[in-house]
Amino acid sequence: MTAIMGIVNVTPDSFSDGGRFLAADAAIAHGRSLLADGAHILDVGGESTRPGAERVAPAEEQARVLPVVAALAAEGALVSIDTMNASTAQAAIDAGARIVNDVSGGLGDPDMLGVVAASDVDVVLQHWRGHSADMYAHAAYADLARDLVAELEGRVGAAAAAGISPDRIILDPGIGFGKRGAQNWEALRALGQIVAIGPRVLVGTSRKRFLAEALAGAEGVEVSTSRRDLATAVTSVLAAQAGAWAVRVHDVAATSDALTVWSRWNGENDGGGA
Ligand code: PMM
Repeated sequence: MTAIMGIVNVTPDSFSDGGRFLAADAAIAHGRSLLADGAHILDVGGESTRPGAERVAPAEEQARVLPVVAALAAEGALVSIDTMNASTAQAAIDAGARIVNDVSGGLGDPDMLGVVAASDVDVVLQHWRGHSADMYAHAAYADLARDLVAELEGRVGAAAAAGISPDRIILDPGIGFGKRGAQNWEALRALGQIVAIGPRVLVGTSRKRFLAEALAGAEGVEVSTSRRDLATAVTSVLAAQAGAWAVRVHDVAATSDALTVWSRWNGENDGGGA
């Protein structure tokens, strides 16, 4: 069955120690509840990558995420660290993370692939063309599917050159990263070609703007979180159908139910029930 990566964001509103402590506590509790909902992996991140977001200094990022990574890993969870910083990746690996999720695919920090190569953890290499502050400036493609596949193959090559074998790599089309509305659907339609590159594939559509745009229609009305979560459960099933190894979501319970229905449709896991 397709794996579910549950999102654990640790982004305190307050920069006081109290705020940080409370944010870590809340994130750990949230991680536990995502596991109870059916998550197989917990993706812990301390830096927002939303369009226009400001960067967070690595020291601040580490202060946010490391207590959360350590606590959840100590409880036996499979933890991934969502970071573009090699120093944060290294510290998270030392704290028990087993996957480095780098939305920049190793392009954001020249030391990232070396840190991964020197460890035994897996790495998510996401398609990426620049930091959030100006990512839409890079959203021009000659042929999106062809460019996406070529650029992901380039990252697999760079990882191999650094000493990371393909079985440790997970590719990600980077939905919402350097892609505007319709380009995200085009990237999703290219999933089969991305799966054909060889490594496992992760897809992250959860609550993203392109889903809200699709649902809002011409009126441009605000789309609630619950409607975005339902849309995400649908895209997660379609990603699974296209061969994705895992999906990255906020609402694990909804996607878990959707994937369970999908697997029954496919004749899997249907031996036990009435
Ligand atoms: N999306 C976000 C953050 N990290 N990591 C991977 N591998 N794939 C994604 O699509 C992805 C990611 C941004 O979404 P969020 O701010 O809602 O977590």
